[in-house]
Parts: sequence; structure tokens; C-alpha cells
Amino acid sequence: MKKTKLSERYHHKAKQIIPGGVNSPARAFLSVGGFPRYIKSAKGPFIKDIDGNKYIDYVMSWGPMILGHSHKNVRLAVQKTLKSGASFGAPTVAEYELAKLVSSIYPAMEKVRLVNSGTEAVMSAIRLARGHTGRDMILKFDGCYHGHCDSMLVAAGSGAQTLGVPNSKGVPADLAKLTLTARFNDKKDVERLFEKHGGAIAAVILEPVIGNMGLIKPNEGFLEFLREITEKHGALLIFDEVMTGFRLALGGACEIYGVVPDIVTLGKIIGGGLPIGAYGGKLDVMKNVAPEGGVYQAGTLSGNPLAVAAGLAMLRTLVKTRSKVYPALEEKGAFLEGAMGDIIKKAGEKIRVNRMGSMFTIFFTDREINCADCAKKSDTAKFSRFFHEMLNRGVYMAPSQFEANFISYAHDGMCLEKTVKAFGEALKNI
Ligand code: KE4
Repeated sequence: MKKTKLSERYHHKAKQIIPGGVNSPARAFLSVGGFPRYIKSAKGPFIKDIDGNKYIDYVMSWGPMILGHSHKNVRLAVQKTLKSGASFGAPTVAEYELAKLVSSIYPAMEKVRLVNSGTEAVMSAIRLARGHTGRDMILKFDGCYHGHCDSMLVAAGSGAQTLGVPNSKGVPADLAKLTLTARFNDKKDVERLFEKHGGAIAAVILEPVIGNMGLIKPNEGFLEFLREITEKHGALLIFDEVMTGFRLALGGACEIYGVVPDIVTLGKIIGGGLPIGAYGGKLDVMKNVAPEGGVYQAGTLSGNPLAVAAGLAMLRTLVKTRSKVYPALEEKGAFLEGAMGDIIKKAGEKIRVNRMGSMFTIFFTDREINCADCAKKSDTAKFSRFFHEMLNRGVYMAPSQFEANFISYAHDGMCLEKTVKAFGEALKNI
């Protein structure tokens, strides 16, 4: 067992002054029990807590650290930029460079607006869709998580699902009823909602590959179906690629599936670990965004020089090394999936590993997981025991069944072998 008294002590103190002791509920360990580890430092695939324990990290700041923690290009860029000042509240050349780079990677984003988080990107995209179409309803999917703006805290995944509040308190009923919810991968459900509300739906928003119910892939043709039905009814299609952007491929799910949405939202990797979100889309949609158009959106620290420097360093490194990084991430993911699969088969365990590239989730069920309802039927109690068995063996995974794990380019063979060994031992103890 690892020493954890300092983390426990600080969590007790933090809960006196911060709600739940955390600045984001997903970190609270509430669904797995116990208390979160207070992290002191991180490098490559490793994190270290304040009790001196070292872990192989598969949370990776919930996705941003695709090249590993504290990558030198990002670190040096931020240190250099800070010497010239942290924030000016005026345009900088670097913001232009980042917008150009994002648009070159995401051709659907003919214009790009930088904001400070994925939530802000989605909130702005929703308002833009409503402003562009003059319609009020938004269709989302059960279990998808799109950050915490009011309209999206309906049947939300991630921490909201984990804590059993997929429909948050404090969201006015009159607003929540403008958010329609369909089952992911269920074309008939989507058709039913369009037949009933078609002319009032401003946009369909989804995680094209869900990470926030655990990993759930779209069925063959589902994304193409959404593109057709939104076009048919004059609704916009929004791909929320905050998690999948620059992760599944450099151009994310857009690149993999070849479906062109009207708006894309980004976050996480785009900031290299510093707070950046972005939204963007076709010129005739983006022309509505203030100060050009009447859809207002603003931000004191939007396009902040430090965050933009980190994002530019991250994306430029990914562009330069894409032919190496993405095949390697696929290889690492395939190795883990295969090795864990062998152990599962030998042990006759009811476990499903859903993986896409360097994102994966271990579901404690023998069902195929292709929608939120299936994921919710997993054995979350068993997952919790598994989580702690892995943690005690030095493997830090996402502390919830309804989250994805992330492999970085820094996870080498030794890390992966150690993870597989810990996996086999953990299964014997749950
Ligand atoms: P942020 O506001 O947390 O930067 O982004 C919100 C968001 C939007 N869209 C998608 C697809 C997302 O995955 C997220 C945030 N993801 C969670 C992890 N499941 C962030 C972790 C947390 O809430 O602490």
C-alpha cells in the first residue's frame, strides 16, 4: 500500500475552503471512493504526488498532454513568452498564427475564435447556431458531455453522470426544455425528434467519438446520417472535438470520418496544458460573430499570449512529427488493448475494452457498449475496486467508469508492460 497521508490531510483541509476540495468534480474520486492524490509534479508519462508516490498517468490532465507532461517545446515557449508580458488585452501576431494553424488542420474552420475553455467554446457555438438559424432548440445525445453551460447540462456525461446529476440543478426548466436528447447511434430516435421539432432545431451537437461516457464509437454511417438530416432540416451540425481534436488524428474525427460539420469546438490539446478553447466554422456562419455580426461573445483573456504560445508549440510539434506520433499512439493503444484482451479472455472476465487510437475505457460488462444506456449498466462497484488496485500498483487511471483514458507519445514500452502486469494482478483482487 502506498503512503497517502499528506494527500489525505490536504484533501481534508481543502474541503474546508473549496467545494468538495476540488476545482472540478471529475477529480474528486467520489465515484471510486477514497480521496484524490495531490499532485506535485509531472514529466513525460509520469505524475508524482505530495507523498512521493510515482504513477504512470493515463488521465494526462484529461487529454491535453498528448506528447507527455512538461514537453520541452511547450515549456520553453511559455518561459520565453512570459518575459515579454503575460497579457495585453489587445491583438497579437501569435493569435493570428494559431488561428491560421488550426484552420489549416481543420478545414471546416474557415474562421476561428479563441476562448478560454472547452465549455466557453461550446457555449459560444450554441449561441452562434441559434443566432445564425434564428431557432432555439439544440439536439444533443445522452451521455455526451460538452462542458457546463446551462443548455448542455441535460443528460450530460463525464463528471455530471459520474455524480448522478446528468441534469444539473440551477438550469431553468424553460431553458432545459430547449435541449432535446437522443440516444447515440440511434438514427430512429434522431429522426423522431426532427419529425417533431425539425423546423425549431438550431443545431445537433455531439462528441463524434464519445469520451465522456467512457469511450463509445459512432456506428458505421451514423455521422454521415447526422450530416444529411441536419442539412435536410436547415440545422447546423456541431462536432465537439474538445477531447478528440488533435488526439484521434491531427485533424481529429473530422479527418478520420471525412464528415464536414458547420462548427467545430476545440480545447485541451490546443492549449498544450494552458487554458484555451476555440470554435470555428464556415464563413457564412462565422460572419455572425461579434464584432462582425450580432452574436456577442467576448473574453478578457481570450487568445492570452502564454496560452497561445503553449498551443502553438504543441500544435507545431504535432504537425512536424505527425507521421511518427500518430502511428506510434495507435501502436501503443493496440498493444495495451491486445495484452489486456488476452488477460481478460484467460480470466473469463466480463470486461470490455473500448479503444480508438490512444483513447480507451475498460468497461466492467460483457455487453457491447455503443450508447450511454449500455455504459450505465456496467459494474461501477467493480470498476471502483479495479481503479484502486491499479492506483496501488502505480497506475493512475481516470477515476470514473464514465471517462476515457489517454496514452501519450511518452508512454514507452516499459510503461505499457508495467500497466499490463498491474492489470493482470488487479483483476485477481477485485
Ligand atoms: P472544459 O470546459 O473542461 O475545458 O471543456 C469542457 C468539455 C467540452 N467538450 C468535451 C467533449 C469535453 O470532454 C469537455 C471536458 N472534458 C472533461 C473530461 N471528461 C474535463 C474534465 C473535468 O471536467 O474536470
